[in-house]
Amino acid sequence: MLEERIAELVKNRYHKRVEEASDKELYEVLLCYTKEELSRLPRIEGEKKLYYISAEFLIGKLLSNNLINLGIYEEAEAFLKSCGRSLCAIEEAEPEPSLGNGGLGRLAACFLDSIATLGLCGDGIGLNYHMGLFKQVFEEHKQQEYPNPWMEEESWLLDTGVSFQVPFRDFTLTSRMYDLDVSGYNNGRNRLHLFDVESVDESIIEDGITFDKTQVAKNLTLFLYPDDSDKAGNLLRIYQQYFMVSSAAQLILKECKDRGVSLRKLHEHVAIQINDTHPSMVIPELIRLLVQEQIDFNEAVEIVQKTCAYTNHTILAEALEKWPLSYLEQVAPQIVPIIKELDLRMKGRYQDPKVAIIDDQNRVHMAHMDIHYGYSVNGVAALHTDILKHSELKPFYDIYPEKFNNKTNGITFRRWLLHCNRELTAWIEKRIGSGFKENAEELEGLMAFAGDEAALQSLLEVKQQKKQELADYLEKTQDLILDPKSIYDIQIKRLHEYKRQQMNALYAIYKYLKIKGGEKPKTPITMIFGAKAAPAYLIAKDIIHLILCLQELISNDPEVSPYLKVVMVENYNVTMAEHLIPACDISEQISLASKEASGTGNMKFMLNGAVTLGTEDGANVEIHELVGDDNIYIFGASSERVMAHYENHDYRAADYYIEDEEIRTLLNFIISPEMMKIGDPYHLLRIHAELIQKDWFMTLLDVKEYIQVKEKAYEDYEERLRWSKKMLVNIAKAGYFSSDRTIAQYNQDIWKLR
Ligand code: GPW
Repeated sequence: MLEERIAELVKNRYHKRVEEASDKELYEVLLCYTKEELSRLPRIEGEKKLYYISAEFLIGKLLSNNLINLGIYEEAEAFLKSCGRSLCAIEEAEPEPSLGNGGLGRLAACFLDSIATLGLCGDGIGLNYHMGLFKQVFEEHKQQEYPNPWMEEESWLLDTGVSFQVPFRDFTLTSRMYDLDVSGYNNGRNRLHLFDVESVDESIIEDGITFDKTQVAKNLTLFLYPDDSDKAGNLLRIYQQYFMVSSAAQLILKECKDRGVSLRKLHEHVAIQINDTHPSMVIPELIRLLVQEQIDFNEAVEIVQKTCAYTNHTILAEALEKWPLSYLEQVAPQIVPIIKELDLRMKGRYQDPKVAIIDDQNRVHMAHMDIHYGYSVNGVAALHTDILKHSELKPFYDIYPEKFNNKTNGITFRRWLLHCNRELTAWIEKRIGSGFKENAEELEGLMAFAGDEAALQSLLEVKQQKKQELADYLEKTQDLILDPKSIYDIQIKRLHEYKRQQMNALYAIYKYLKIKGGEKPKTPITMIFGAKAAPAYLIAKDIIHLILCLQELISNDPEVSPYLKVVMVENYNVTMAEHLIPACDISEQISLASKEASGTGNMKFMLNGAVTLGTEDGANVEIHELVGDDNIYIFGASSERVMAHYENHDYRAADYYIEDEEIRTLLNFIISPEMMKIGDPYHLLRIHAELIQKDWFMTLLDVKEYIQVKEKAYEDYEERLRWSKKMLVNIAKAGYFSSDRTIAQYNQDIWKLR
């Protein structure tokens, strides 16, 4: 069936045989075939339906994911192989939809996979950005940004023909709904609805990723907002958000009517999950639409309150959205009186200005609206939720203790194990059978092999193979040469000061100077970075510059380069992560304690047998608890200590610089003659000054212990079988971090779908 249909499609479209078609042509045929198969899957139905609204869905490539979930990956691969073709090579031809910035968007994609896999009726709602997150290119050791289109003539998108009118102050736009089928693993399908405007005009893009921000009809869904966690927003962002939630609210009400559900009982049939505050305007918009449907205002508020649930993903103050009321007036004045009324009601009840929706500067605190007018507030890891309850959102926790709950993040094992690491999957299956594919907790069964030398040895061989494959891939795609016999130490995530790539760069300087001084590591070290910086985030770009300069300096130094290599991969994205993670030995999770809400890369690495080097932050805390002290490298100030520093304003980086000679040496190397020769003095001087004068995320507080603990990890790596046991424990304990578990908990505690 599969064989005949694929051969037939190749013949009809290209008048060729499978053997003769190009990889791109075969990709297009597989796309078409897979879409047909997806359409045959039953839609998942239910009395109650979840809508997961998110400004980002970082779905990544979809071909292999869908083939796996449909249960036909092996069959397709075998057939192609019999024609002399490689499914892997064909997968390369698929463009990656980068419809998200980082963790938050990738989480939403993992969640859709698990919702369908668990057979829960739930669709995603977002925007159809024409350009995903910008394409990153390195020029003169600096990041440059270019547009990143992903929609080809044929894509996974289905034009539903469904459309809505979205009213703005100055004009009305028609939103059109495009769908992606979301297959569950051995289950039916849900959908991801991506709204778009017909009038988008890609020709208004000027050089790089600049465009006229005032032509809203032409640019509304042109770009994904390229910021992550910080940086202020602007009017266009509000236009995008309102467009998204108005379309969402209209769709939800329409589907209820189509199902014959009384809007007065909306909450019995619908749950809406608000993914961070980007979709928060859905609350006033739904109230507005319910009132239009002749429902009394008070009742509309109550209905919405019982329908909406909010997830918080950060405590970074810069990332908590606070829109000036005047901006909202300019974009969507019709929701402003509603927000004002919601605010007044709460001001009547609670005098504490910290819980006000509209503050004394007339800014709307989107999270506050979610908490007052939603029924659930959750954090994304145990420590994060604790910080929300007891410090960040304490005044709200005091009012609504019953609303607060934790949902530790998770990842889909279909993509982050079955697809990206087929060798490890086979290794596991050989030992504990295939039950772990549907029940991740079964990985625990691997603990029985902790003393099995043959198993540990072959686990090392799997890792070695993935390291070789990464080396081949990076040589082919980026002209980078890696030594597969070296230790792969990897830090991949958005570039942000709180994630502290700069601290890792200081380690590179430390090691460089040691090697120069004659202290060579037993096993060579490869430090790999991958990160995009928000285009307007200058310090983040300076850190990229620093890393790229170190890369150049070290690779041109014959004394050092056999022992140490620093590489920053270009244009880090989901596809790149799928190559990097299986090859990793040491996973860098070194955020300043209290700042990383959860992290999810940490989970992907662990699942693939990397050992974590990290702080007690986010989900690292839970990883530490699960694997125990022997199987993780923990360092750094505790979140309590860090928060006390902020409270007391008593952290001064300059003191560390002045008092500690080693720290001084590392920092001054940034502006040494050899670095200034390679790099741009303006940027190197600025990052040097920043680290001494501000260091808002306390690099210098932790850098010495970081170096010491990293050295210990490298030393332990030498004992290969003991190291392999650490790898095994990490894999065995990773089951908890399956997004199937996370979603089961969301459903049990929040959505209650059945
Ligand atoms: F600021 N996260 C993200 F909270 O990737 F909205 N982008 C964002 O804009 C925000 C959070 C926001 C990340 C967190 O930084 C990370 O710790 C977490 O694992 C991830 O969201 C998923 O919860």
